[in-house]
Formats: sequence, C-alpha cells, structure tokens
Amino acid sequence: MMKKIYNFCGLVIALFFISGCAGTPQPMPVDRGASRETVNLYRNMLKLQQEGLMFGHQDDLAYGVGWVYEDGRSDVKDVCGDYPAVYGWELGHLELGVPYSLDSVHFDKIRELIRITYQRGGINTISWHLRNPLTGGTAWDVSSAAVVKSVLPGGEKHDFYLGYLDKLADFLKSLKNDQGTGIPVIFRPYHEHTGSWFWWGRNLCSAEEYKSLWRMTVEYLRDTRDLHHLLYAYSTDRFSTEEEYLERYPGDDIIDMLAFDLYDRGPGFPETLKSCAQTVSRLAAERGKIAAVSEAGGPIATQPEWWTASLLEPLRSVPLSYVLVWRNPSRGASHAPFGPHLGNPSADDFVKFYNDPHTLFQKDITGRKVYE
Ligand code: BMA
Repeated sequence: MMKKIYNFCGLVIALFFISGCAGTPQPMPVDRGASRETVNLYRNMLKLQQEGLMFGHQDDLAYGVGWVYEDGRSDVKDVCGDYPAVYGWELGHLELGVPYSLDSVHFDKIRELIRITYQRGGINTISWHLRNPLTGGTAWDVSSAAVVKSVLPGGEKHDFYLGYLDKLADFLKSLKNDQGTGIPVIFRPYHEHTGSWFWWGRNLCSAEEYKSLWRMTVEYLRDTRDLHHLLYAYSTDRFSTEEEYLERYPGDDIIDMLAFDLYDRGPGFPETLKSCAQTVSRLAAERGKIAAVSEAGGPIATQPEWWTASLLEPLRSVPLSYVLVWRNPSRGASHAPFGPHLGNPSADDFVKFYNDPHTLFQKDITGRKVYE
C-alpha cells in the first residue's frame, strides 16, 4: 500500500514537472542546434523588444565623418556619450577573396570590431551586398533575370555560388570568443527584395526562386558548414500590404527576425514608417519572432528634429527590437551620413533621442547580458 502511495506521489511530481516544462515552451531560433549563446540572444532580444527600442548604426566603430579606424571612436558616442546597442557590418566583396569590403573596411577589422562589440555586450548584424554570380557585375547589376535560377541546385552557377557561400562560412566561422565558440550574429542577406535594384530583387526572380535561394543558403550554412551561431533576418524594402510583405517570406522554419528597410525620402515618412512597423511587429508577434527596422536614414542635415519627430515618435508605441541607421561614409559615397555626428544640425535632437526612456543604447543593455 505504502509503495503504491509513493508511486502515486512520484507520478504526480513527474506530471507536475512535465506539464510545467511543456506548458511554457521557450522560444527557439530556427536552428534547433543553435549554440547556447545564440539561443540566449534570441530570447533576450524577444524580451527586450517589449521594453524599448535599441539603436543601431552601420559600421559604427570602423569609421565616421572625418575619421577612419580610431580605436574606441564612434560618431554616435561622440554625440551622446554612449555606443549604439546594435552594430551593422557589411561583407560585400568577401566572396571575391579580397582583404577589404566594398566599403573599404578590412575583413580582419570587421572581425576585431565584432569581437569588441560582443565583449561589451552589444549585438552584431551582418548584411551582404555580394557580387552578381552570373554576370560578374555588382550586387546592383540587374541586367539578367536568370541569376537566382542559375545558383539554385541544377543551375549553371550552383557550384560557383557554393564557393561564395564557403568564403562567407569561413569568415563566420572565424568569429570566435575567448573560449573559442562562435560569436552570435544576425545574418541579413538578400535584403530589399521587394524592390528590383539587386540581382535577387522582385522583378529578377520568381517568389519560389527567391524562397529557394534562402532555403539553400540556410541549409548550406547550418547543415553543410555546421554553423550554429546565426540568427536569420528577412528584410524587405517599403511595402504597402501584409500580402506584399509576405509574398517572398521563406518560411517560419528559415527566419528568426522579420524586418524592413525604410529611408525618409520625403513627406509621409513618419506615417509610412509607423504603418510598416505595426504590420511587421504584428506579423513577428504572431510567429513568436523578433521584429526590427533593419535600415533607416533621413535628411538629418536639413531636419534638425528628425530623430525625435520622424523616427522615435512613429515607433514609440510599436514593439520592435531595434532601428539601425545606415553608415556615415567618410568620403566618396552617394549619400550623406545617416548617423549622428559632431557638428551635424541634428546633434542636439539626437541627445534627446538618446535620453528618451524608450531608446536603448549600449549602457542600457550591457547589464542585461544578452548572451547569458
Ligand atoms: C549602400 C551605400 C553604398 C554601400 C552599400 C553597402 O546603401 O551605403 O555606398 O556600398 O550600401 O554597404
């Protein structure tokens, strides 16, 4: 009799634990073999997006207005005294096997800065404006609508393209912390595909081809090259409807973050930003995924209150992980700096943006230990 009671108690305790664990499944990235720190980053980003909006900047630590490679320097820090929480890095030209990117940043430098960011508790995201594998032109070479098809299995450039992915995988594999494990990064390839200015854009391939390109890439990096420190981000350009946003979505088993890029190109920007953000935030929440504005930028030289009026207010009430503004080229780019910098008329407003309780910078997230 006693034994039966013990057995019964054991059963109740076991059921309690099983139902407790099964009842609250923890969010998982699409890579079920993702490293512990990658899973932690994913979960912490999901939590943080309920608390505030992280600020990100492309190439922040590599160069800024009037400077290149100055240790510890950041245009954002020059203006507000703190580093961004999120850092964007660009790997275009890595596929060519050359030492520096299309934006003249050495890949060794990018690796070093990704490590510094990680050690500080910041978050790294990677974009890739890779060359056109069929024509040999740039990422912007849209002269052929056969490129995506040519790199898929059975296509004439498939093996050649795997060579590009191998160079990428080698670099990603080299992103290691002091313990020798991979530094988690958000990988955001094939972006702005709702437009038609890159070889993977809307008019250059079918929806099925685009989705297959994504699937092939994730499967190659994760399963063939055994990389388990990546979160995968899907990011469109501006869009009007949910259907348009999702038309080329590769699937919930391929994507960890739903995002979009949106630049301020004139009147109506705040309204468009808000409505795109609301849609993406809702679609991400329905899927238990992260939401972000993966690229943004505005006319900060002529609209001194752009940071608070055009960027923060539209996004304030929308749960989003981060907004990342694009780079501050030192020279020779087709656009003005999108990030704050000393002497820019918007600098005071950026300090207001920084001081607003809704925005999160490096100091706000260091204590949150996003990898733990
Ligand atoms: C674009 C511009 C280019 C740059 C490219 C990749 O938006 O900034 O100058 O080469 O991104 O970073």
